[in-house]
Amino acid sequence: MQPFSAHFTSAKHEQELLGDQQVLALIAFEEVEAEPSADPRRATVALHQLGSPPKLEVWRSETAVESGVRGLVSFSRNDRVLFGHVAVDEREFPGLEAASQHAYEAILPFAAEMGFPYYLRIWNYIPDINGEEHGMERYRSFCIGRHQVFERFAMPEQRMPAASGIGTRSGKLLVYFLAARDAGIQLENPRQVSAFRYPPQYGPRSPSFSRAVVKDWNGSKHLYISGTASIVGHESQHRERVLPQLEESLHNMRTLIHNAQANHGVKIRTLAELSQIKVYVRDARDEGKIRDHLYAQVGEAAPVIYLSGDLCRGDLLVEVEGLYTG
Ligand code: 3EB
Repeated sequence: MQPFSAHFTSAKHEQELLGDQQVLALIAFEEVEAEPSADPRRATVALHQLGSPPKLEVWRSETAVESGVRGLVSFSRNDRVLFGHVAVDEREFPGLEAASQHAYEAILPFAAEMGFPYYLRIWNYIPDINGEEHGMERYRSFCIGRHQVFERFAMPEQRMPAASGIGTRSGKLLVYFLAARDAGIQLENPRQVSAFRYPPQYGPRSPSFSRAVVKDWNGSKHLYISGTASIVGHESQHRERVLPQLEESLHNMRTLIHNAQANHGVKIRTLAELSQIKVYVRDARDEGKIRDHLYAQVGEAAPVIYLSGDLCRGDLLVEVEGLYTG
């Protein structure tokens, strides 16, 4: 059996879900957090969710979970999978690079100590991602901080997790993750230069992530697809044209899905079979046309949420990520 599955559900079920010991993780999307939750299984992403009624992301475990807080990390786990999150208040640091370093220094040794040394998927929510700091775009400072910690803990390229790096307009630096006792399989996309090999024009330290990760949970295989944008080679495509950017992102995702199916035996053939899709939209006014276009591509089958957020290159207008849990 698979250790967990991912869904979206109405936010009105939150209290009920927190009473359920099989809920491994509950991710809420609120630009301003109502009140920080005392439950370590709950994390809040500081992004406004477009459309209503708002949904929560729920990861449901096959068995009851154990949860707690250790140092900076709030976590929950079952026998096979570990979820955790860290929020860092940048004001306590000289800048985003140091804050990012601090977050990753808390995370990297944590999962190993818990017996889950393999990171499968990481989400990074970065305040003011396109702003400037010390003469550099803040996303690049974030990449430097993350890179330094990955290097210090000798994280090999082929073990880099799938990831998302999205900008928020408020709140703390938030990092949440999924880790396992055994390694996943890294997928790269032949249409794209691997992010960890981007040339230096995108920043002094390249972004540390894989395009996707396949995890075989005793025969039941999951696919975790990174934030996927309109990038071919290493260059952004379709400047100022949001629908062609969306189409290019979907093309990149379909390439990963095909590879996962054909070469790694993941039982997914199309975008419509994803368990969940998140679409990050830079300009909320583009929501309607993005929705219409995606609906024409995937229909009603795949659950989708739309979040208003900034993207790690100033010229990207939309980014899409997906999770397949069978
Ligand atoms: C890209 O392909 C778009 O820094 O963790 C996508 C997914 C992107 C993850 C990250 C960045 C990250 O380069 C940006």
